[in-house]
Amino acid sequence: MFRNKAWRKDSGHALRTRPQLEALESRVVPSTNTGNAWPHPELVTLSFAPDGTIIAYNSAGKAITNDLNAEFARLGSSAAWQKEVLRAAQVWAQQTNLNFAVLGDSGVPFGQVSGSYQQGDTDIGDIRIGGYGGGASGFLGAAHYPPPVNNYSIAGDIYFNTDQAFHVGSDYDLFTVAAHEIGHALGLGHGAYGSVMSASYPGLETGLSTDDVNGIQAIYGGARDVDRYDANVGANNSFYNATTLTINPTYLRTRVTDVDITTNSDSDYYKFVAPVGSNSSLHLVVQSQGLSLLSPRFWVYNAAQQQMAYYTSYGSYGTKMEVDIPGIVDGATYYIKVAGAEPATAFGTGAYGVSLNLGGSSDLVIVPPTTTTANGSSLHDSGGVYQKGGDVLAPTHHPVHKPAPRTVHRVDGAHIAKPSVHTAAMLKALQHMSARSAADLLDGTL
Ligand SMILES: [Ca+2]
Ligand SMILES: [Ca+2]
Ligand SMILES: [Zn+2]
Repeated sequence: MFRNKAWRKDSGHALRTRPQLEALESRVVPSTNTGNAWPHPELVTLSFAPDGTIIAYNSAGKAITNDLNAEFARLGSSAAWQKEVLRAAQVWAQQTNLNFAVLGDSGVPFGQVSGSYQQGDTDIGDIRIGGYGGGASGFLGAAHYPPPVNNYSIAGDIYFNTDQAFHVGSDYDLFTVAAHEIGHALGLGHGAYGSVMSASYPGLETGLSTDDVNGIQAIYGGARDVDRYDANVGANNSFYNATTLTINPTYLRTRVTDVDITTNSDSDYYKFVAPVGSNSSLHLVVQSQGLSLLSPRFWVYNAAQQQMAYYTSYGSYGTKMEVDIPGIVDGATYYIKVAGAEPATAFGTGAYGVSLNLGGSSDLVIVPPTTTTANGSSLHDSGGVYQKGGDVLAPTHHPVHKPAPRTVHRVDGAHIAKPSVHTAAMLKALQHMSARSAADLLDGTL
C-alpha cells in the first residue's frame, strides 16, 4: 500500500515512487485506524502556541518558529479563526467519547522532552497548534499521531503551512484542514475520498462523512455515551423525570459531576428542595470550562415550573457561568434545566458540571478529570519510530469547483521536507538516536 509509506520511518525513500493519482485509490479505502489513541479521551486539551515558539530546526540548524497568529490575522480576529479549529475538534467529539478544552500555551519549544507528559501537561495543550511557512507548493497541514507511537509531548501536535492561502468558508478551508489534522491527532489514518480524512484536500467540507464517523467511533468506543441520568428509561429530559439532587442540610450545597449534553436534543433536568436555613438566593455554577467545549445554557424554575431565570453562554466554548438566583424559600422545590446554547452546532455537545450553594461557606468545585500520563519509558529507542507522525494533507492543484471525483495530484512527499525540519525535541534526542532515524524525520514523517 504505497499510500501508507509516508507513515513509515523510511518514507523518504519510498516516496520517490509515489504515483500521482493517489486520490483515485483513496476513494475505495475506508477510514484507517492507526492503533494510536489518547489514553484519556475524556479530556484532550488544545493550545494555540504563541508566535515565536520554536517548532523545529531546519537542516542548517536554524529555528523554524511559529507564525500562525500573525499569518492567520488575515482571516479575521483570533477568536474567529480559532473558532474554526475548535469546531474542527468538536465535530469529532460530537460523535464519540471525547472532550476538548483549551489551555494557555507556555511557548516552550514543540516536542520538548522535559515536559515529561505525553498527555495532561498543564503548560501546553495535548494538541498544540502552530504553523510556519512551508512553501506555497508544499503541504497544507501536518499532525503527529497520539500515543503510543509518539509517547511524549509531541504527540498530537499540529502545524499549518502558513504559506498556503487559507480561508474561512472557501478553499483552502481552515475548518476542513483542521478537521483532517485533528483526525490524525486523534489516531485516524486516511479515509475515503470526499471524507475529511481524504488523503488529498477534498474541497470544502462542512462536517464529517460516514467514513470519518465510523473511523473515530472505532477508536473511542462507539457513539458518544449518555450520562448516568440519561442511561435508563426515564432519562432526565423532562420536569417529570428530573434528577433529584440532595442539598446537604449542614453545608447547604451540592454538586453534579460527570454529566453530559450528548446530542443536540439532550436536555438535563434536576430538582432540589431548599433545606431549612438556606439563603434567600441560590449561588449556581454551570461549568463546561476545563471539561469540554460545550456552550451551555440553563434555566431555573420554581415548583410550579415557572421560569425564574435563564442564562446562555452562546458564543463561548468551555465556560464557567456563575450566577445568584434570588427568591429562594426554605422547603420549596426548584428545578434546573441544562442544555446546549448552540444545539445546532458542534458546540452543543460536551461534558459539564453544576454546583449549587444555598448558604455554604464556599462552593463545591467542579474538578476536571486527571489526565496526566507520563512519557513513555523508551523515547529514544527503535530508531526513532516513536516520532512517527500523521501524514500530511496535500493541496490539490486543480480548481476546487471541478466536480468530483477529481484527479488530485498529491504533492510528492519529498517536497514536504523543504525546508527540512528537525523538531526541537529531535535535536535534544539526537544523542540517543542514530543519524539515520533523524534523517527519516526530514522526509516528511511529520
Ligand atoms: Ca502534544
Ligand atoms: Ca445528559
Ligand atoms: Zn493526512
